Amino acid sequence: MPPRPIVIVTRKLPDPIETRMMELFDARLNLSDAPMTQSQLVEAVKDADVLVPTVTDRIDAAILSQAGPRLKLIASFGTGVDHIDLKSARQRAITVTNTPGVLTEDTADMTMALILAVPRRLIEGERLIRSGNWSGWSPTSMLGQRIWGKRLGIIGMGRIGSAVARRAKGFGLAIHYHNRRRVQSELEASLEATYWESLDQMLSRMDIISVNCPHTPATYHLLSARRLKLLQRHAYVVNTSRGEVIDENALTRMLEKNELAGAGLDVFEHEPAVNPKLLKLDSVVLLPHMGSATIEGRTDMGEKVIVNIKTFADGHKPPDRVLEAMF
Ligand code: 8YV
Repeated sequence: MPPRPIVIVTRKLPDPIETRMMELFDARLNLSDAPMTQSQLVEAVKDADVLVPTVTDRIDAAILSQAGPRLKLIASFGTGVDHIDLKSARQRAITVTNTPGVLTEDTADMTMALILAVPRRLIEGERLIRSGNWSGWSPTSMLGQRIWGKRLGIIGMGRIGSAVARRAKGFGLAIHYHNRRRVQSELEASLEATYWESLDQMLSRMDIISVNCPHTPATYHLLSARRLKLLQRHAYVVNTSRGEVIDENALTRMLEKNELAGAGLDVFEHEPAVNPKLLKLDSVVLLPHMGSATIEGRTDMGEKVIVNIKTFADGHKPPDRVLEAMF
């Protein structure tokens, strides 16, 4: 790879990151921030030494089949890599990196915010004030569900899941989790967490479910129609991971029929489309995929991207290499 590689960045990144990229690389920026079309992505993979995509770019087998011989690194801006066909990348000897760790606390904060907002009807209350229809305090108006003492079932006890658990413990929630592997006993002990090998068994006993696992072929529709039916009627579902982990139509149907108490969703199955039936429900809080949207987080993510590119361009293994086996 040349010392000043051609780096094509698909979306507008924070200014300091773009400035540094211009200094270090032959960077081609997207000043308008318009998402690239599939044909623009094809042009990009033909010309670039390094592609810097985000969650909004689908880097699938068809795109990668058109990659030019120069393309050696996909340095994704984000932690999830479900938008990249890792197998095709490996077959073409293209290294893939991501930005783990730096958005953990921000995403956990947003998860906790939803865990609080849905049962305590935060957004509904705010809407009531803005509607001008609030007629004053009453002993029985805007009653929600208490958080303290409830059971939280975390699906995916990785970095973000553990950071959610730490926060939730402080709010008096009992921590339960399902994960591919049981976590270290010290972590389990510090969180006073209960491990459920069987997701089905955990689901039927929880008051709140938080989805914190990545989207992979194995977790697609992990919360299927069948599994959602295992939840108790008074349960809430919060998702700050990926929409694809939940069967969104099945979830919506259950919420419409009050078979679930509510949901807090920061991610959707077909972003940016949102099931229009969800928009009509008071029992849901809907956010536009903003879990990691802090200035600090996005800057840290950009810095990670730069380190990954620079290390690779200098002939070393970049720190955040993504291996297929990890997902
Ligand atoms: C990012 C995310 O903002 O990193 C992730 O996996 O879901 C988001 O928080 C987005 O992916 C950036 O590409």
